Amino acid sequence: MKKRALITGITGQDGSYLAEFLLEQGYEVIGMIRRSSTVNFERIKHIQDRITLAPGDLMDEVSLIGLLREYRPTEVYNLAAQSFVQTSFSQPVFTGEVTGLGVTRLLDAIRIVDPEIRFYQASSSEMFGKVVEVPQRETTPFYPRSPYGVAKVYGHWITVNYRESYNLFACSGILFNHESPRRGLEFVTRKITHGVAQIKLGLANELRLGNLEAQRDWGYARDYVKAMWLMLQQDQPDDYVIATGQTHSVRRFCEIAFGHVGLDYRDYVVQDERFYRPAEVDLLVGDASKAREKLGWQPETSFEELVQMMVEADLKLLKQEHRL
Ligand code: NAP
Ligand code: G4F
Repeated sequence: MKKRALITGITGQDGSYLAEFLLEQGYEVIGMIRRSSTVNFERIKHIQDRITLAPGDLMDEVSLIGLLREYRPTEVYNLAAQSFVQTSFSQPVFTGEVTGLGVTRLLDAIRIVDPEIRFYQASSSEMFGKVVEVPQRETTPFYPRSPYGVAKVYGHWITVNYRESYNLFACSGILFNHESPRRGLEFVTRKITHGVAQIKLGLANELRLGNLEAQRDWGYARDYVKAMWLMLQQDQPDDYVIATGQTHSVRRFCEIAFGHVGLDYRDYVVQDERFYRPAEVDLLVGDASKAREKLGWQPETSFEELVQMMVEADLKLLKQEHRL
């Protein structure tokens, strides 16, 4: 029988890659979308005729119960969230509602409709925050540094709790930063590659950023969605760190991205107080040994390849948009 997966957050970066991957595996894919006044299917328009889009919202439990009753998925991937750390400082309660409590609403809906459903929760390396161990692994204690990180810690533990309390097949993937040409423009990697392309094409003359010394373990989103699926194919539910094991500063990202088009970032990057955070996560680097050993997962794209791919994609995009 054809497997059926429900993806929340299908219009987001990861949702679009996961939908593609599951279609390749022969799944029937249902994507939950929330109501908006304008269509935002940019990332999924190329697969729209092969997936089913159904309305629902993590803020509304009845909508979740209705979706599960109507489509009876065998796997649910919860990728929906208010996912931007900076916004979580200005909208902490909203972030807690969606990114934190939203997980409980979905888990309860599963418990009510069909406790046999396999569940994936999109947990985050942001939970490690002010890190107490380097590199970070599944056993590293959490020390979140933003309302987003706090909400993700709640989402993580409620997933563990429902697994232990109700015997749900619920997994939490602790994913380190992963990027792609489909990354939202507000996140630093895409902001840089889009900015580089604008400058190279004469559409801008500076790029305003915040803290250049922050270090992140950046991987490629397409590689990471496979790990989500692998977690739900195991005999037992568990939690896994997904990371490359390498870390780089925002400054280094700039150096490579500008360097790729023959520019020196020091001539264009301006540091701007507006992009600093009330509390920063200085260093993230993950140890994905457990995923490598138990899931057979490993990243396939290098940091340099990722940066160059994103710069090239933004150059292409802007040339089309501006008919250059
Ligand atoms: P993203 O591009 O920001 O996508 C977020 C998705 O959530 C969008 O489809 C959005 O819908 C949807 N959404 C937001 N609020 C919702 C609500 N109330 N009800 C239903 N849907 C809602 O995020 P991403 O980068 O793909 O990340 C996917 C997940 O992984 C998120 O949970 C994120 O926190 C987590 N994560 C990401 C990373 C990373 O580096 N990318 C690392 C660790 C964990 P709209 O399009 O309508 O806004
Ligand atoms: O790209 P960022 O906004 O990503 P951040 O905060 O690491 O969060 C992302 O990764 C998490 C996994 O660890 C996810 F859970 C989360 O959903 C999201 O996908 O910022 C990265 C770093 C930060 O240290 C920030 O202070 O870049 C620094 N930065 C410097 N200048 C900037 C800027 N970040 C942004 N967004 N914009 C800047 O101008």
